[in-house]
Amino acid sequence: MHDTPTPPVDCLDVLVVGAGFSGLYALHRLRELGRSAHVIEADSDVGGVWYRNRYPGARCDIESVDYCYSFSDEIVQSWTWSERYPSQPEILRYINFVAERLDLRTDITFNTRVSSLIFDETSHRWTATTDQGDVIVARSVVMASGQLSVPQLPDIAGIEGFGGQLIHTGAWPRDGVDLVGKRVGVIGTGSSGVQTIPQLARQADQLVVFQRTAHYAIPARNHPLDPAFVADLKTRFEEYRDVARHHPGGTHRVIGEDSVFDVDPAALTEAFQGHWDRGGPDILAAYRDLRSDEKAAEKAGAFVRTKINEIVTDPEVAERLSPKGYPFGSKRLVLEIDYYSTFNRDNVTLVDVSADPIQMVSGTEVVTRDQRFALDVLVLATGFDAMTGALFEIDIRGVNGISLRDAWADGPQTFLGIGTHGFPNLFIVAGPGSPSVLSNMLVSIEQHVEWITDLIDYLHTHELTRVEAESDAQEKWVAEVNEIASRTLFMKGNSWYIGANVPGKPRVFTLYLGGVGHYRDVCDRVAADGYAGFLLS
Ligand code: FAD
Ligand code: N01
Repeated sequence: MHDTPTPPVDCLDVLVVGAGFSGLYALHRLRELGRSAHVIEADSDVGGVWYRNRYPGARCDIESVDYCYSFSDEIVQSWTWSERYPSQPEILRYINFVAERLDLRTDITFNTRVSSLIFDETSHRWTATTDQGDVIVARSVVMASGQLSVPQLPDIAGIEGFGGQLIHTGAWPRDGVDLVGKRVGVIGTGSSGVQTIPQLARQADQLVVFQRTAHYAIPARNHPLDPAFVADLKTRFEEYRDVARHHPGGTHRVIGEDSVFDVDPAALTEAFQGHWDRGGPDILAAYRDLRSDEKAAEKAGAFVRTKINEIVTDPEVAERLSPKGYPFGSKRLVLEIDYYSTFNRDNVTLVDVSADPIQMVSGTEVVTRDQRFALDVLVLATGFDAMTGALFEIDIRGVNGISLRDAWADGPQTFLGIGTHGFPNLFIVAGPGSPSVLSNMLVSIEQHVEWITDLIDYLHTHELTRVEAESDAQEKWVAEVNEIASRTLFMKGNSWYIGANVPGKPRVFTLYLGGVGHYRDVCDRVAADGYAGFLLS
């Protein structure tokens, strides 16, 4: 029994899986195009990432005025962001505001997980089943199931039997967690860990941080937004957003054309210092070779290590916090607020588990080779089964009953990141093979939703029943994605970008790095050519 709208029994034009930023906009756009659409959402409300990642300190690292929808001027004009980098509660309020304004919940079934999706070759329709026993038939399916929506537990013996409270940052309890007076441990020092560690240290009695790899972090310099700045931006928002739509990263970041080696050392340090003082991730784009030349990247890496040494008072702790062994920028650059200075607190201990590995969790203890730590709460900031996790959790079967898991056994195969051969009328929002999480996601999500829903509308208006990525186009696209990635340093960082965090996952880089603006042009050309590269029938 559903306590939220029940899925329709008649064949839908479109089934949408997921009610985060992607699924909500897909529903709105499909309604506007006059298509029948319904959303199935596993959580009990809208928000996706921002519904689940309620850990203290959770925050966006794209500026709020960029990390928002642009499709409705009414929404743009009636929402006012308060901070440079919005916090999770503010983003979730925004998503709720949009859902209410557009009356979206009436077509969303919550607390329901799509468990299988089977394509019928005679009717050219998809049949979805859910964990609540629903059977839903649809002509097309939009997978808005997320890129970072499946938490990854670390492969540590005994962890699931931890005797205290075990919490993943990506599934933080809705009612919060009382950490006052508690002994808290955190495993993981990526974006989630770096954001939450300073907050946990303020609340907990003792905080033990288990770090395997030190990540590069630079200050966010978050601040309240000047109301005059926001008001001015609203008067020219469309023009402002249009710049982002054609920008390589979907933002307004200035992209340097010089090489690091063109600049004399004092000027380089001054430039890096400017980025450090202003905060934000723009340092990554400051020079053209920072993301492609290891020696160039090392200049920025060395600068950050100097800053860590200036902030952290204990030289041994500073050394442990100093990233090494992989190029600056090849793992996600993290924005920090009080991260390094937190390690100057008396109640914080840093354990380098690359030198003293975690061997097991036993009762309420985390046991490393040399030490034992008794804890009341263990926070796992250990990331996600990214990009394919949510897709593979569903038994998706296309033409001839082939499963998506088998079709993608060596890594995701897509054309434009949107469609995949053998799976007609199935569209993925911000999935592998598109700029996705290496761009401002709101720009990329809007572009995908608009492109996909236009294609769905095209099918209906041209009385077509089926669209499928052609295998040749797909092969060329995958080769292009790989070729562009091979010119960067991403393969040199052991990160989730290349699947390194999930045992057995193929090590392939799955994001399109040709730039958001260029990618949009490619997609527009494909559409203008009658969806060349897709077989329509
Ligand atoms: P999601 O928000 O992941 O929503 C997917 C939804 O699908 C979820 O609600 C999930 O429950 C549902 N779902 C999945 N499988 C099923 C199923 N089988 N049945 C039913 N429902 C299902 N991006 C940026 O650009 N800038 C940032 O600063 C940024 N910060 C981030 C911070 C965190 C902590 C995380 C985890 C991600 C961040 N991202 C950021 C990336 C983020 O994933 C996107 O920005 C965006 O929120 C994705 O929206 P989405 O709707 O595509 O996916
Ligand atoms: O996850 P991660 P995340 N023993 O995979 C460690 C977005 N995001 O949740 O580096 C010990 O980056 C692991 O160590 P190592 C953003 O796209 C954005 O932090 O593999 N440690 C690493 O330190 C981001 O990239 C924001 O050696 C173990 C950590 O866990 C993505 O989400 C905020 C371990 C995982 O880091 C994921 O970020 C939050 C083990 N067995 C998230 N297993 C913003 O700021 C794993 N680790 C916008």
